[in-house]
Amino acid sequence: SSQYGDARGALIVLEGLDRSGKTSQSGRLVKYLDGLGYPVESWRFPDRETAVGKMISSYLTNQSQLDDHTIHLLFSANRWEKRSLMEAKLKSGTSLIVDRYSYSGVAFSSAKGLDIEWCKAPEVGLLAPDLVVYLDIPPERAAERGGYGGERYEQLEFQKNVSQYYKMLSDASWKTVDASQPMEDVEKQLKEIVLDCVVSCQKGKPVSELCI
Ligand code: 2DT
Repeated sequence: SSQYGDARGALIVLEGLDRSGKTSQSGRLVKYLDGLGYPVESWRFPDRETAVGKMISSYLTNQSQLDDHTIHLLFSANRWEKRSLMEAKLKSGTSLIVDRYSYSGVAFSSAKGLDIEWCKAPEVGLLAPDLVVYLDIPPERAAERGGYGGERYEQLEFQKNVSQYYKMLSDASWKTVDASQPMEDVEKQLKEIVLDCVVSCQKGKPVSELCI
């Protein structure tokens, strides 16, 4: 599909609070890259389709109760079970736009009071994103958008706490986009950042493992 015959795909992660626009924006990004002729897929974690994912989904919808450590490890296992497919897709040249990843795992569980280093440990060895974009929105603003469903975690006080942990996890490599702007403006900024990343991966930037 390009001058770089065996070019790899880019692993691009969108993070942010609930209602920050991750899901809408990942759809738009996939359309955009696809339109430019880049092989691309939209992924999300948790992936509720797998057996582990079904347990997670039942927990999130309050149909089951699980100890905080247990659900943390299930979220991580849900990423591990997709790791080899993820690697194969990237190697075959397909870029992945991933709605939530390990950072959600660590931020949400730490916000409940689990030790942050304990939370990070099971993530080590997963694939490192080539780009993390943080859709930054004040928790109050996100809550005003409405559409918090009845799922666990969809509460203002808890989201405020999660946002503190996201701030702790972020580093200089993250790209932060102001997600309280109109959707079209967010989209425009995202397209530019993401295309840059896809192009640099095509040019041979190596795949690496996550260190969080
Ligand atoms: P969605 O609303 O995006 O489906 O997320 N979560 C997510 C965790 O607590 N740990 C994780 O590892 C991941 C990926 C964030 C469902 C909720 O699950 C939370 C919101």
